[in-house]
Amino acid sequence: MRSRLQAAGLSDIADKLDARARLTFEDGLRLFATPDLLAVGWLANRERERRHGARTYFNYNLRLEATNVCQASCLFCSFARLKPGDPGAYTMTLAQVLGKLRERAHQPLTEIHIVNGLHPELPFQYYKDLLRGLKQIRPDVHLKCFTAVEIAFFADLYGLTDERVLAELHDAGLDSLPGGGAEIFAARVRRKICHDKCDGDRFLAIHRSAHLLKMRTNVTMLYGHIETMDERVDHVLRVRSLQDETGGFQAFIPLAFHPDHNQMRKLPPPSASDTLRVHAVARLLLDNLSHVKAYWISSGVEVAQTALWFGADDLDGTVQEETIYHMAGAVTPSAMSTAEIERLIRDAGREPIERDTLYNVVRVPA
Ligand code: V47
Repeated sequence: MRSRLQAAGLSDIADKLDARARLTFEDGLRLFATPDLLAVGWLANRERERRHGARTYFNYNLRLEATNVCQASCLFCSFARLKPGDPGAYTMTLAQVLGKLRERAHQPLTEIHIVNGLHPELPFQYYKDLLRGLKQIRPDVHLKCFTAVEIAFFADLYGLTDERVLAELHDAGLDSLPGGGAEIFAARVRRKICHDKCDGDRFLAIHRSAHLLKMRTNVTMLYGHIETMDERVDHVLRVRSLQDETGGFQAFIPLAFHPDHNQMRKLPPPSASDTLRVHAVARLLLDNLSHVKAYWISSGVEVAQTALWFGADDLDGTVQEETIYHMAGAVTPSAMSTAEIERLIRDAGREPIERDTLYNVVRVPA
């Protein structure tokens, strides 16, 4: 492998990794630029196996999107409807959301993941009652709800600080934040693709505040649209800096752009090799973050399986009611059983471990 790494111009990076030294911005750019994807993957796999061996995590989760009414106008989004009453717009009553969980009361769920549109008219009480209602039905289930973008929106809409919003939601049962809304932190990209939602600094500040409240969070990166390689590396390194400060991130999740039914539909989707490379480079740069998740809904099931050899150690979970990606053209199923996920992981030559949101082991499948 040494000669291969040398031919790819990556021996110094391999040496740094051997010495547990930190990779730089320029190293990140070179990992994106080298044509030898397998060399990058080999290095990332070594880091993955050093941390997790063959173990590959998944969870039994349920995804709910209580409303798709959203006053932001992100160019990549196929899910949002601007106003209540627009064709396709929906907002569930609390009873409807709680009913969705009751329908699944028999399932051994460990997590509910909720991401919503930025609805301009719902009161703060709606979200607090939602959390309390879900906890009342299933006190054992972890509530991973509302992206940092939603937290910023609530603060502006209800005249509260970001910290106060987090504290009140935490009080009502919020356990952690999902990683959505990060897109690409660079101001140039945000101005173009999501100009009317919170900026990268505020996004990260909200995660910092959540970590200070002892809530763990995830963080995503939406790639394969107008971002440059510099902007990808900058994004990942901003995550690394905050992780140095707080240690509160659990998983980094690359999200492949899906072009159907949105304002960026002329762009092609990212290729499988780009997807594998993004997972690998993230694994290599994020020396202080435990998990890289290959979200099978976004990358596709087969590429997610392959990503388990390119740095990823987690596949997300059963998901069950996903709409954001399916409205944007995802051809993946919208749910998988734990048996199917276990089979996919085994087929990929890895060892399935069912985890909870905080990566405690729930079950080691026989
Ligand atoms: O922020 C929206 C992305 C995110 C498109 O924390 C799109 O475990 C691609 O938060 N093409 C929401 N991406 C998803 C999310 C998430 C997903 C998986 C795991 C976790 C976690 C969180 O979906 C949005 C945006 O970046 N998105 N539209 C699209 N057309």
